[in-house]
Amino acid sequence: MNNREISKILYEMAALSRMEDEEFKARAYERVSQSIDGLGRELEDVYGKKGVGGLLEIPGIGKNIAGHITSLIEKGTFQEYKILKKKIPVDVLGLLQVEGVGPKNVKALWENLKIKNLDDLEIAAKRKRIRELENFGEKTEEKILAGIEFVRKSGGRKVLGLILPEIRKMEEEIKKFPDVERVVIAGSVRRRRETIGDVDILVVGKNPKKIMDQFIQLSEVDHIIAKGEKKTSVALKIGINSDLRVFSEDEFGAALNYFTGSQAHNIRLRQIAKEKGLKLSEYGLFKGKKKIAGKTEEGIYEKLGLSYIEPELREDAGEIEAAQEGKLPRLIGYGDLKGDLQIQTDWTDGHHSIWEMATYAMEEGLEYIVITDHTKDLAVAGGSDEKRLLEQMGEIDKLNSRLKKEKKKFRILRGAETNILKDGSIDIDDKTLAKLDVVGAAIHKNFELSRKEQTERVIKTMKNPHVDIIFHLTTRVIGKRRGVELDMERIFEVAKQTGTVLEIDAFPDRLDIAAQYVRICAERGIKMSIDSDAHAKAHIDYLEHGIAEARRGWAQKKDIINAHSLEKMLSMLKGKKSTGKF
Ligand code: DGT
Ligand code: CA
Ligand code: CA
Ligand code: ZN
Repeated sequence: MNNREISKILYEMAALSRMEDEEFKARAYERVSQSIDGLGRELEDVYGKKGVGGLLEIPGIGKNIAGHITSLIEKGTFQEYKILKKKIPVDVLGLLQVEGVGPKNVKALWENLKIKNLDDLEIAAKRKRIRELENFGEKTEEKILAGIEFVRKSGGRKVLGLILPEIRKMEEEIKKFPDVERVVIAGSVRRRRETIGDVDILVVGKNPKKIMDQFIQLSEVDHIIAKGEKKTSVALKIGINSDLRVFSEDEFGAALNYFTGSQAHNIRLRQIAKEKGLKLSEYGLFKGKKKIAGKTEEGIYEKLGLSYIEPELREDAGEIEAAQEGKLPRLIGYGDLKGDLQIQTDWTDGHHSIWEMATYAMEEGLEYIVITDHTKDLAVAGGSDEKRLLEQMGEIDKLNSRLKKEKKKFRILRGAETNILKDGSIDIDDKTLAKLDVVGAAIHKNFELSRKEQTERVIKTMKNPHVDIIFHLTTRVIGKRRGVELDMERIFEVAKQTGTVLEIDAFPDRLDIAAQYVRICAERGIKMSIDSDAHAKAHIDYLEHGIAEARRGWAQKKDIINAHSLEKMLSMLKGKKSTGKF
């Protein structure tokens, strides 16, 4: 059982515990589930090498949970889980996907209406049975129906960032097949879409039959759908399909171009080829019978009179015209970030200490991070009040002295993820805000306000001279929560006016603001940041998903404040903070 599977069961345990009114237990399961998700090494390996002792060394894993994990690794389940599942035998995680359905509701729905899964829930809602229940009502029923529709629409697709590690692992394994010369994951994965429908693998290799035989035996494969010499399709254990296709070296560029898509982009390219009296297919670019390009993608674009188009832009969203005119932006690169402006620690709901987060960020090549623990209005996360923030600032100052003494260039900045209250004010007093190096503000409550109220709320926050960055502006969660209603035109206007930075939250199922908004910000000179929103060390790796989203939004280095040195970044904030002390 891999970390993802273990993490998922423990997450389910959190929900089951909450149904049993075991709030304390629920929080513990939630925490450990999250930290396993971001661990960076497989628990199975840890256990294999060092036994239970190895598990106990991992922060957040106590004796109890270590026992459960051992049992999960050895038997695929554990006693407490089995008992609860027997008592409440429902698809908890499936039902919780629906906005407006929490653990307590799941229990009530099961006990009163025997609702086990999404289908049951939909039928009951349509028959108006849910409104009859205590604590539900007509409005909730309507919300549940809308929620189900939303889940179904995104159904079957997976959030790319959450499964990319597994896809890459598979890629590495295929690379090791003796007959394989090259492997590229194409399709929506290469275009870095937020969610993907399947995994398209392209291979250059000598012995297709043997490659296919090895492919179907990968441990990630659940079952075979169709096996052939050119193409083999399998269902993966992560709940998504994968196609593997084998090509020869001299046609690989054309194949890569075709199978990277998007379909809309491909159609335009073929049209352009046709207008030039050429023919483009997945085997090459042809003039009559003669192949004039196909070995590389660059060659194909060149022969079509286009500059090279990065995969993230290939959506027929203006990139073809820009490439014809030589006006494509020079996108921010995957190695371009110098800092991370949203990091949670064990001072609130994060799992690692300030120093641990800093050390990890340093190892990853960053030059600075901002510590942004939650503040007091978010009581569930143990948010800091003014006193505790001041205490934390003192701690950060000490750690910076230590860094200086050790002659490290790395710096830790004093920040916070404050809460935007219902009326747009901030839950921390101005005096304390003024002491912070970087102030982030975010919506964590009152999601349901009308578009007008919500917009005015955020605008008031952006006009607050202390607030530098709006974190995850829309609060969407991909496949789960649509996010708040905002008049984005007004938001952009005021962001520009006030110099407020809009964050691209890189957490894989957030990616908020999304690419279509990034593009508008980039066009209008509204500054953005790309932040991991890390709650554990390994989450800092999520930055790449934020960069991908920024690239899909045509963003350049100049648009992203933390693609710059600490000095420069600070000078781009609206308060224009003094940088002398660093
Ligand atoms: P997905 O899998 O839904 O996340 O999205 P894609 O873009 O990976 O789509 P997929 O897997 O169906 O096909 C991979 C690429 O192959 C696609 O981006 C473009 C190309 N392709 C597939 N079918 C067609 C087609 O009928 N016409 C054209 N022009 N290209 C196609
Ligand atoms: Ca695909
Ligand atoms: Ca496909
Ligand atoms: Zn948090």
